[in-house]
Amino acid sequence: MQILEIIESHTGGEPTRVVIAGGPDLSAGSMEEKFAYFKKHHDWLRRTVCNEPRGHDAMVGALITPTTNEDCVCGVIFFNNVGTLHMCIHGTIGLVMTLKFMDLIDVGVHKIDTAVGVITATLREDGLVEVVNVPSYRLAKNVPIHVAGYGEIFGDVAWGGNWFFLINGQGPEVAYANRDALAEFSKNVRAALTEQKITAPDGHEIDHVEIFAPAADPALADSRNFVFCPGHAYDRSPCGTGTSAKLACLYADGKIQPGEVWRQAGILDSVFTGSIEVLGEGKIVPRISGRAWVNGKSTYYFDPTDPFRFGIEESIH
Ligand code: PYC
Repeated sequence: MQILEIIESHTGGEPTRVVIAGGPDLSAGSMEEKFAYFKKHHDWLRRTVCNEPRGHDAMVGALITPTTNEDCVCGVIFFNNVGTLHMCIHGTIGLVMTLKFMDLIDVGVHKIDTAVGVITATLREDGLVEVVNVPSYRLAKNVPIHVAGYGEIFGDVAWGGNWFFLINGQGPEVAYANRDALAEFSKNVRAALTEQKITAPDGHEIDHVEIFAPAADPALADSRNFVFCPGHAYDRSPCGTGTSAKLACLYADGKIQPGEVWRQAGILDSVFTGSIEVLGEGKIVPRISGRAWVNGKSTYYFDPTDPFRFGIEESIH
């Protein structure tokens, strides 16, 4: 009988489901090839883990894969309710705590292979996980877009492992009570980006929108954000790739230097801390720290008479 084994965690409120058994055999090829193969042939797994009736819009999944990179403890492919994610830092922090929970790793430094490169995660004795992300940079500053119902909005386009449009101080107030208005605004921003053909250099959609405001408590954080993910869900955590994109923008504006720490609060006021290493040519390597907690373990069954055993396809709704 087909089954899937899952370990659940959350990182600053944002959930991750790590598939630890029952997933497809992805032993062949580089991580980039595994990622493309997974996307083409195993969307059933993404839907099963992230979509209703088992999942929900905010769910992020992670499939542990073998890797040919001998330095790495494993490879990983991240995905959510609408597709694959190049990279996911809250998910990496959840993965590290999952590997620790399974006694596969201990406190220390661990390399993990992803579709966009090898990342390094350090699990500290106190449970904090620090992720050294892929090189990040700002592509464009102060890009004007026309957003339905809001007029002219300005934002930076930056890469932090995913593509982000970063808006400062425009749109609805960044507060949890405003999450529906923030999501609606972000949806319109993403539509404007598509309409105005503002894309990554390879034509990839700028599919994450990030809105910044001052922190609720400046003693705890330097800024608070709202991050709208591909699909219609917002990140409950401060979003590690989004914080990386923010660090790239701060560096490009001369507002952060190596050795300084940026404390990014998310919409639930959970905090990631970030610092940078400078690579040259405007690129930085971000280091993002946060905490995750393992909070469940599931076994999924696939009754052949259940029409939704592989999740509800969003395309039919
Ligand atoms: O933490 O990088 C992140 C992330 C991406 C999408 C959701 N969380």
